[in-house]
This record gives sequence, structure tokens and C-alpha cells, in this order.
Amino acid sequence: MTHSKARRAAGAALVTLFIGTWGTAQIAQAQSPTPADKAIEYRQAVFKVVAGNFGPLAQSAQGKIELPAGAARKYAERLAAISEFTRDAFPEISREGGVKTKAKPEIWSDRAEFGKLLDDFNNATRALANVTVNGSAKPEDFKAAVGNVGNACKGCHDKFREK
Ligand code: ASC
Repeated sequence: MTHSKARRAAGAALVTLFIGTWGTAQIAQAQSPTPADKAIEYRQAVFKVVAGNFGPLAQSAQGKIELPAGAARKYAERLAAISEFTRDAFPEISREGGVKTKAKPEIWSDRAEFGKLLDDFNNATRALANVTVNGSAKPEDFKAAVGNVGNACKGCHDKFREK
């Protein structure tokens, strides 16, 4: 191999190494969640727990399922507890990231209105927990309290969540 051929081969090897390293870094970046991604995933996990506890209550209120004794109270108390987590689930950093989110930017630009709707949600879940507390709530009171929670969910979704 001539001197210049050897230099060219070494140069090509360096370019290959560089592209390989860069490519690997790109893949690693695409795969490892950023702090923003983690914050969005955390929020989505909180709302999964919201839905997981409200679901059986809504189905029961609609007569679709019959809950065992004590279950309505259990779900309602969990719902009231997890609803508090939603207040902290929208930090500035979670506004956008690599994770798909339906949260609208207005959440962060209209904090006052968004906070009011979160309060409505917290209050409605607390009221529902109070209705279920002794297990002998009148069906119409239970249904009304579940309906108020559903309306609070919807009120916020209509304004602050993408379709
Ligand atoms: C749910 C759920 C929602 C709300 C909403 C109420 O169970 O997952 O997003 O209730 O449908 O209007």
C-alpha cells in the first residue's frame, strides 16, 4: 500500500467511525426519555389511575355493573386521592416533549382558568367520596355525585385537551 493510499484508508475509517458514533448517539437520544418525556409520562400515568377508579363508579351509576359492598367507597376515595396528584402533573417542562400528548398549550397560558377546572374536579371527587362513605347512599345521590365528576372531567377536556 502506498503512503497516500494508507492515508486515504485511515481517513475513510475515521469517517466511518465518526458516522457510526454519531448514529449510535442519535439512536440513544431517540430511545432515552428526556425530563420532559418523563414528566408527560408521569402525567399520563396519573390520569390512567384516575380513569381506572372512575370507570367502575361511572359504570355502576349507569347500571352497567353491580359493585360489591364497599367497592364504591374504595374507588371514590382512591379517585379523590389521585385527583390531588393532577394539580402537580402539569409542570412547565411537560408542555412539550417527544411523547405524544393531548394537553393543549392553553393549560400553561391560562393557568387561572385551568386551575379553577382542576378545583372543580377535586371538589367533585371529594363530594363523591363523602356520598359513598357509609355505604348506604341513596342511588340518586350516588348518581348525581358521579355525574358531577364526569362533568368536571368533560369540562376540562373540552377546553384543555385535544380531541
Ligand atoms: C372517564 C374517562 C374520561 C371521563 C369523561 C367524562 O371515565 O376516561 O375521560 O370519564 O369521559 O366525561
